[in-house]
Amino acid sequence: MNIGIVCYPTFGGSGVVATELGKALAGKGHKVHFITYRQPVRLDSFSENISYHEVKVPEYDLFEYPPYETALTSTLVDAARFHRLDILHVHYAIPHASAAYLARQILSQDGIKLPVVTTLHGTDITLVGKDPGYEPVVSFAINESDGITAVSKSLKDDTMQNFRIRKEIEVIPNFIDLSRFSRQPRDHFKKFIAPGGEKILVHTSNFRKVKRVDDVIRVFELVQKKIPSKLLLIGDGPERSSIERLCRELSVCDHISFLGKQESVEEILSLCDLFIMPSETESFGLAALEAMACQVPVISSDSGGIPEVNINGVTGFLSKVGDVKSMAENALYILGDSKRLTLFKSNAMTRAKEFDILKILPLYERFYEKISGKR
Ligand code: GMT
Repeated sequence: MNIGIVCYPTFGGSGVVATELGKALAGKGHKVHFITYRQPVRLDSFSENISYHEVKVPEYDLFEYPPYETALTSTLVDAARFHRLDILHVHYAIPHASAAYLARQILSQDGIKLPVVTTLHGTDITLVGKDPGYEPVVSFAINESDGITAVSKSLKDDTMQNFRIRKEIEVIPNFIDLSRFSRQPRDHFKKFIAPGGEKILVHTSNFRKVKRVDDVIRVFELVQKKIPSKLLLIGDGPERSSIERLCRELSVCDHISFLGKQESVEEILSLCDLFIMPSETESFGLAALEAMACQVPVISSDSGGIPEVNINGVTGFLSKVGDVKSMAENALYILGDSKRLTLFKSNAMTRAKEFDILKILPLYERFYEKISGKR
């Protein structure tokens, strides 16, 4: 098939899922066209089946807010006409679903059919999309999509609760490329980070409020008091400086490394003993799945779709959002016994295998066939 993919090209989960999906589809012989405002970060290798169409937003003095959605729509129309796209798959509803709707309407005037699939990722529904400033357009565009998928059952339920959706939403969970995400021997690096054999805890995110990175620090402080440990923080974002202040207040700076945005996160995860994800809301928790694939058990909140990934008492533990004490107790329980830690590590990897991209990719292919056959 000729498949157009629209996503945010940044480190965020939706962009990562969209890019990895496109790469895997290209690997199976589909022609994949990424249509984004910048080259997606995970689009890092050449494939004869992948092309990249950059959305340029023309500047004009009048525009205080350059109309990105208009530029995206025009690029979609151009790509669909010229490359005869069989399907357009947009990731993250805002503003991609409404741009796709408009492109489809424009193309239909020329007798060109462009079926649109919208994948809902999380904050487009749970945080931003339901804001009255966006809700009417988001509801309309989701309902007008030819196919809708959500990355977890929890996100599907949230969507049905918050929007008047008249169509079936198919749950297709996120996935992991196990050829990339698996534990790699990195003992030399481990000795550098934890020279005294300390346990290594890790958190990766975009450091937005919703990730509750301050809870990560508070959990770590409680763990560190009982078991010598180090904390690696991967990523960057708006909360970064307040997190550094908290580390100083709690006198834990010496045990924490801020690593910033990292391309090869799997290499760092391979050193780690425990992943912490205390998010306020999380539709799926791709970062937790990446950790699990590298044999890292997960201490998390029980919000949104996280329980569909992290199995309480098996691959890690779930606590109520903000219950730092319970998260620390669970962390100490896992780390406090080496046999137990080994078991949780192995369980985490076994669970991650259920989300192998090789299992999930055919679900998308079948969905595309169903949707493109309908129009
Ligand atoms: O978590 C973020 O802020 C990024 C966001 C995105 O859309 O890029 O992530 C969402 O999509 C991911 C991929 O489907 C999910 O794994 C994350 O759970 C989800 N984030 C939230 O729901 C907060």
